[in-house]
Amino acid sequence: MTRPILYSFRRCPYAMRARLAIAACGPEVELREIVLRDKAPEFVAASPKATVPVLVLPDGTVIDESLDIMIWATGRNDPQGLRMPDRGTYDQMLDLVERCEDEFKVHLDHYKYASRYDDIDGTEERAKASAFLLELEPLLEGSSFLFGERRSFADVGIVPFVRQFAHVDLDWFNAQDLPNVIRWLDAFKVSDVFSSVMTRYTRWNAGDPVTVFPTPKSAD
Ligand SMILES: N[C@@H](CCC(=O)N[C@@H](CS)C(=O)NCC(=O)O)C(=O)O
Repeated sequence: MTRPILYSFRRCPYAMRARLAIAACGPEVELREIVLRDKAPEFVAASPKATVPVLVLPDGTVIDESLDIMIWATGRNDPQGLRMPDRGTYDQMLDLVERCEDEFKVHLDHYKYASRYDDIDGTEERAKASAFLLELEPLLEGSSFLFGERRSFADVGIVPFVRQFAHVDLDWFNAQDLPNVIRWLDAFKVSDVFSSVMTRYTRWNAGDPVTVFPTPKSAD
């Protein structure tokens, strides 16, 4: 059986959301763990922009944007109804996920890596990123997930970035007046879903035995 190949990096939030979507919807892929400072040449050849995640389909099609991988995976099979939330629509979720990347993630990177820039004030950037979280707060009022009581496309697309933001300074984050966002993130961090996509793999090298993702369940 030929499986798609997923080039991934465990700690990357973009790769995390691709793995979350594939874990929920399939298909089984061959996971190849990339080390960003020493990228496998096969990975760079597949997608010269060389950002993880990259999915290579058996017919040679390359999908090298995490959102497109989520759209592809949920579009071919969606057994958990990630695209069909209890509340709201797929288009509303897509819009929020896109804004997370275009707005929140930009400020998050400026906050996290402020020392790399001369003209960036990390505290200001943290406040700008927090404005997005203030928008999530009422969505989570009285509900476990962003669009209702079930995990949806929006949760998958956004929560890895909120985790990255929180972990820049967890004490500061947990002291913010964002009780619903904090509860939602904490629940994600202790979930089986999260641990199932955070397995540690060694760097992939051509010729290594195939690593199947999601990890097949043992027969016992
Ligand atoms: N828009 C891309 C962004 C992916 C991205 O920037 N991934 C980072 C790792 S978190 C990366 O691969 N950076 C390349 C590098 O550090 O060389 C996507 O959604 O897939």
